[in-house]
Amino acid sequence: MAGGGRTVFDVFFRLLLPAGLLCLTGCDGPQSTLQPAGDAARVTAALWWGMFGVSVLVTAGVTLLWLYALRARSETPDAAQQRRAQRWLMMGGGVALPVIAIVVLLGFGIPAGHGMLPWPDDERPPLRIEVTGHQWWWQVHYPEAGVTAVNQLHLPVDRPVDLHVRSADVIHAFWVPRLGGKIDAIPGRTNVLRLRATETGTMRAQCAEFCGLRHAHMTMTVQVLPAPAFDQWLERQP
Ligand SMILES: [Cu+2]
Repeated sequence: MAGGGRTVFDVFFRLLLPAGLLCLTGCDGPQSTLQPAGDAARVTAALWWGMFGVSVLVTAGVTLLWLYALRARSETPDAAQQRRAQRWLMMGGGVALPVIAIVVLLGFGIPAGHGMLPWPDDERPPLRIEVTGHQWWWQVHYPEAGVTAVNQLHLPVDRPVDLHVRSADVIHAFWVPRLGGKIDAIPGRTNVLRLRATETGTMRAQCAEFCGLRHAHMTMTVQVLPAPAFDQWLERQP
């Protein structure tokens, strides 16, 4: 056991910990779900942190049980003790744990998903933007202003926006990680995603459904502007 324990700690400190710290450097930037800049993304990030916390607890618990199981024992449990342990593991790990995990996850996940649906909004009608996926570029159309842009999405800050997402060829998926969840762009169908950016700045959108050879390059610059600057930008477009 002493040798096994040392190997486990060696692997952790020499390999897993440095690799984990290296991966953390990728948690920032214009395409990071962990740097939310909108309502929906903030809820999604909170949900992710909650799930991460639970996964850390589960990993720690399983590791402790594993180390406990590795311990050499002088006596073997009798048949009745073995049955009790099996029943406890089946009911606890096989029934109670998954039920609790699913209920908690749905309790947070369903309201988060509802926040991204285009519910009627009495306060101020959302701005309508039509986004069409092509192999391998994005067309962005502002119907009220009659403006069309390519691979550029301009949004006003603090205003709900309804993105009517379509595809001109194959299935794509529209995703601005710093603003909210993904939505599929499906030929012959329009899916609507409601987002509200709460911070100005430049971020990145990425097609999130494999759509052919240049799928990885199907990106878009997203510029969130203060309302007056957004109106000026619209007026400047031909
Ligand atoms: Cu794609």
